Amino acid sequence: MASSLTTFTDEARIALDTLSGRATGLFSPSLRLGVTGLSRAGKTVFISAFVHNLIHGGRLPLFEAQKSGRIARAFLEQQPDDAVPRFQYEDHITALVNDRVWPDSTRAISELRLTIEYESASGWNRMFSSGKLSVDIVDYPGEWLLDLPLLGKSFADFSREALEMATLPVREDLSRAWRAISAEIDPNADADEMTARRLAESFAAYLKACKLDERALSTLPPGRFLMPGDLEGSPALTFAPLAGLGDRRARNGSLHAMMERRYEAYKTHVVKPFFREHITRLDRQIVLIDAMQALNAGPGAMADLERAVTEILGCFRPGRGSFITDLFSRRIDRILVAATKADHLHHESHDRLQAIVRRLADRAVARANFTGADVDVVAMAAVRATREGTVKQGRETLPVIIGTPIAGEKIDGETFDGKTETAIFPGDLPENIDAVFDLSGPDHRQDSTDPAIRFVRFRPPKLERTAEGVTLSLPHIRLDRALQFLIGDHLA
Ligand SMILES: Nc1nc2c(ncn2[C@@H]2O[C@H](COP(=O)(O)OP(=O)(O)OP(=O)(O)O)[C@@H](O)[C@H]2O)c(=O)[nH]1
Ligand SMILES: [Mg+2]
Repeated sequence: MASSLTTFTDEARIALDTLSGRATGLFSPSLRLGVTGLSRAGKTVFISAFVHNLIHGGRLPLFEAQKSGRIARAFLEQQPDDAVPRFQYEDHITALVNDRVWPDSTRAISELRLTIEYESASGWNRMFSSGKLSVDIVDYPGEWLLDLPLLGKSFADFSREALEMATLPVREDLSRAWRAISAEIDPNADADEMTARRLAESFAAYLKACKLDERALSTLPPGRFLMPGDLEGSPALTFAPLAGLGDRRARNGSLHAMMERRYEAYKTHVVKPFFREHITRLDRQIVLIDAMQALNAGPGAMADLERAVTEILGCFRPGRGSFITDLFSRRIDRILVAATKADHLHHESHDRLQAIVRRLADRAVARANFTGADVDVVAMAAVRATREGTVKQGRETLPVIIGTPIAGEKIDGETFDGKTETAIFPGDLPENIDAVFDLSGPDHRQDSTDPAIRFVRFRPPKLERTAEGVTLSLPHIRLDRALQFLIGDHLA
């Protein structure tokens, strides 16, 4: 009874939200664009480059409205949601353009409204459309999205699955400390705050260790344990799975009961509101992935990335009767899976990277049994930090990329100072993309002497200035293709 009641009120709330959404939609058409991806995937850089290129009239030949000169002006406006932090566009641009450093990591949700004034391509549309589109860009951690499956799981299910995952060979050593603490604890003992905290902290430490660079393992829920936002230290985040629960019901006052209640609180107060207030209102979605890091780490990391993308797509799948379907007030009709940071490769490899992402997305779509939205892929660099060139080595001419490696980056024993431009031969992606997914192939996480691609982090590019001293927009690779897919049709 209790659960059907919540569902009912949820639905009523959504129905109201949808109505008011439609009503405001009449006055100024708006499009809500979700930008997500696991941490460090490139969300902040993507949004900054997206907005900067539109405001400053960047070179966007594949973005039709811009190319044909129909965009009169793009500018920032106040965002519609007062309770959501604003995406700090100006700070990020200052970092990128003036300081030539990458923006700081952002650990929560944020929003920005970009309004575009344009002229419709067709006379008919010119008559009836306002010639104005507001794009509400919502940046949120992919980790939070991966919490959705928890809504259908009891605390006992969650505990059992977490322990199963923790004992897999790839995670077994990382989870040892937490499992040791967990094994000593009797779930039926009286609830005790210090025990709860000790368990939650060691569990969170294990989840964080999985994310470290050399492992590059995909994320396990609860997402807020990795990205707490403003909830750090709250009871809803101070729980952990318990071992050996079986089918036993929790005794009142026991640790088991306490953990179960907090787990349910996490679902009610964290997961559900996040989906209701943010995800269900999206029209379009871009999922950024760090394919370069996964490729570098080997097929095991690629498989992990594929699993994360499958789970993320699963969250947008409209299906009958699921909690999420009942909640959706709008329908996401386009999803773009984008591998950013392609500027680490010579352009000869860009198509290969895109083919790899295509394969990954196709498999994820099939595994998630996903229908209902167009899914496209792109290999791009939201901000292009390198130029291309060639270097003669004996008789051979090698394609290289040229950029300023970040201070402290190393390659072949050389450490860079952050000031010197350097030409690097990045290596090629394999022609046969099966090799990238072949789990019997070399795992570079174990064998780190032989990475697939030579990977150094570069500083953001130095921007050209015109004779009048105006800085031009940020250079990119195929950002225009992403824009065309995500918003182009709304500017037709
Ligand atoms: N060369 C290059 N590097 C990029 C690009 N986009 C992102 N990066 C690198 O990836 C890092 C992470 O990018 P962010 O945009 O901060 O990623 P995020 O997804 O917002 O990360 P969190 O806020 O920590 O979740 C940056 O600091 C850059 O080093 C790109 O287009 N080109
Ligand atoms: Mg960010």
